[in-house]
This record gives sequence, C-alpha cells and structure tokens, in this order.
Amino acid sequence: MTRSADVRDLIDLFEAEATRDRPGSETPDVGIVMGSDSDLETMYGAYEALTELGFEEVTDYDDPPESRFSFETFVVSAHRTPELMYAYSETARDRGLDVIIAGAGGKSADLPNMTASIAYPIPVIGVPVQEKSVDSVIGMPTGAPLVAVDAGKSFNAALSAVQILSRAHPELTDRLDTYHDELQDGVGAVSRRLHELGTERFRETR
Ligand code: AIR
Repeated sequence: MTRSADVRDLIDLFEAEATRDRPGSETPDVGIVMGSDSDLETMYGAYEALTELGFEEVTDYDDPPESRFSFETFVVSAHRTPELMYAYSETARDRGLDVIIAGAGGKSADLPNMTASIAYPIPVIGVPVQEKSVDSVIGMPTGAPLVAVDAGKSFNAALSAVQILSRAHPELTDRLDTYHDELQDGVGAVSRRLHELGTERFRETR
C-alpha cells in the first residue's frame, strides 16, 4: 500500500465516486490521463478539441460544470504510481466514464495499454507522446484491444472520443458535423486564395 498521502487521497476519491449513484449528466464522460505533467503540452490538444466541442472540465466532483458533457484530467504513472493507475482504471466505469484518453511518453509508455486492460470494456484511446513511444502503445496482444493515434495526435484522440460518445448522443453528432464544416471552410478559403493570388503572392502574404 502506498504511503503517499496525495496518491492515497486520489485513490480514496476514485473509490468513493464509484460508489455514488449519479446520473450520467453529472459525471465526466471522458477521462484524460497522462504519465507525467511533462506530457501536458502534447496532451493539451485533447483539452482543446474537447473544449472546442463544448465539453467542460470537471475539477470538483461535487460541483459539476453546467454543460451536459464534461471531462476530467489526471496524471497517472503506470510505473511510478501503479496503485493509482489501477484504482483510476478499475473505478472508471462506475464513476461514469464512457471513454478514456491515455497518453504516455518514453520507450516504456505503458499507461495506455494497462489502462485499457484494467478499464475494459471502456474504450481507451492511446496517445504516444513521442515517436519512440508508438510501438509500446500500439503493441497490444490479441484479445486486449486499444485504439491509438499517431505520436502527439491528442487532438484527434479527443475527436475520436467524441465520435464514440456521439453514437449515443445525437447532439454530439451535430457538433462534430459543425466542426467538420468549419474545417472544410478553412481549407476552401485557403485554396481559393492560393488560386486567386497565385503561388508567389500567396507565399508573400501568408
Ligand atoms: N512515464 C511516466 N511514468 C511512466 C512513464 N512511462 C513517461 C511519461 C513521460 C516520460 O515518462 O509519460 O512522457 C518522462 O516523464 P518525466 O516525468 O520524467 O518527465
């Protein structure tokens, strides 16, 4: 048993949350975990995508945000805090999470795979924080699934998470459609400008 008071507190918090009977509208839908706070810049893309799609961050389980869809964020290290990883993942379903985004870096990026195994059948989207983490994130044995994005693509991980949620929540499909329309508008506007200005002028004014 860990002697770290903060880790112990977090484990107690997860276990207590798991025993509460609360509607899905009051619990986080998406969990974001990362192996270290040094991963935060890379994992920030997930935050950006979720907030762009109208999700709010839960920072106090007793005071959930107004918006229907929300997410939570924690540092959980597979190697430095294995008990915390176990408690986070094992309680995920009872705490109301529907999908988890897990990022880790280094050559032993085990958080996504272990989270996927323990939180099963909740889908886990793994984010290799560095190129050298890709093999360790995607190399799951048959029967132990993990969805993964390419190195650093945490923004896409969050879009995938919302795609998964949208199958049960049509309003999220609308938000994803709007996001995609805006993406197309952006490319369309650039394409038109490039064509109309010509390559040299476009490069000068870019
Ligand atoms: N890591 C942390 N615990 C287990 C692993 N694999 C990863 C983090 C981070 C890297 O190790 O996900 O990408 C370096 O962490 P730190 O804290 O030394 O910067």
